[in-house]
Amino acid sequence: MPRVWEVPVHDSTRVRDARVAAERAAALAGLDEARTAAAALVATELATNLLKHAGGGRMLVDLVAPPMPSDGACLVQIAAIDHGPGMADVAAALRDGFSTTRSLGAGLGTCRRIADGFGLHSAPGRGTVALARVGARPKDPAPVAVVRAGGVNVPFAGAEYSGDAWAWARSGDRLTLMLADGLGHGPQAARASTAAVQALHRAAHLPPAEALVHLDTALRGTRGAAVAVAQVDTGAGLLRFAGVGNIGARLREGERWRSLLSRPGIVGVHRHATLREDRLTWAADRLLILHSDGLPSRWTPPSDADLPAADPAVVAAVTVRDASSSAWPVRDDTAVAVLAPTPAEAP
Ligand SMILES: [Mn+2]
Repeated sequence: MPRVWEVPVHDSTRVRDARVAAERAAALAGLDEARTAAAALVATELATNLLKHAGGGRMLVDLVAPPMPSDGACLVQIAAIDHGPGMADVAAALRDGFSTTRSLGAGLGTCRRIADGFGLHSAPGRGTVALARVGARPKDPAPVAVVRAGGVNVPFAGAEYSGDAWAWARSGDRLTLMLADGLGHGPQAARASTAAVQALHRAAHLPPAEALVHLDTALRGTRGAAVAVAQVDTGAGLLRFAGVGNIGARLREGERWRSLLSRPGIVGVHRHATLREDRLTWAADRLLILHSDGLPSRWTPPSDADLPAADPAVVAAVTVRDASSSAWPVRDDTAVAVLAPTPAEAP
């Protein structure tokens, strides 16, 4: 089940909580002592930065599974999200040894160097997202894929488990991204969305509408879930999409965003005779965002020109941050998952 640690960081006592969360996640991921220490260092640095530069923020620590079980074990994902003033110079902040305040901190450059994946997005006046993934260092680096996926998962009211789950799976030229929202929240919701994740890995070779039929069978006996499945066929330059229930989907095509629509229903409870499947062109300027209804339905997608090149999990964190406001109190788990092309030269 998607165990998530959410740590609000508004004073220095919470820096320790962020570090402990990273250590617990590292234990669940089976990381050795050295990589656990790396995760703890990253969490400490990012939490300290929240206090120093943004007047506080929140940390999200969770586990991210690779697209194929054979790709290795889970990684620990550590995200720091703030509504602070933003950074004037992101490139400078990433240089080793750079610091805007006198400190003995490791610095963002060190975080990037020791992490297996790192992303930083900062917008003046909106805030900063810094995100790192730490796993067991593989002996051979995985080949660079042309499509990437990532996401964040925020349990309702700081709960330990989210009833939402996202997952990705690779099969030949096809990369499939799924987001599932188990009915309600809490452990029973998490059981339904976890069943969807497991079933997805058995159905990754199928187009989305057919995969949803398999998921429907797998979710019998659970509460059921809203599920959307998006699949990029990189060989054909094609995006297929199908969804059942209340999962939002927005596709960026160059400068424009369009919504992809799901059918009403509940996977695992009520099965449709036929499912519509959208077929769209996938290209280098596309970006797909899937989200559960923890996000307000009227959110505005981010317009930053640099987002398609950003780490997909960073895009997801920026989306959650910018969509949340005191006018729309969160009443449910919130998961956001993103599909993005891999830039020709990784940032
Ligand atoms: Mn929900």
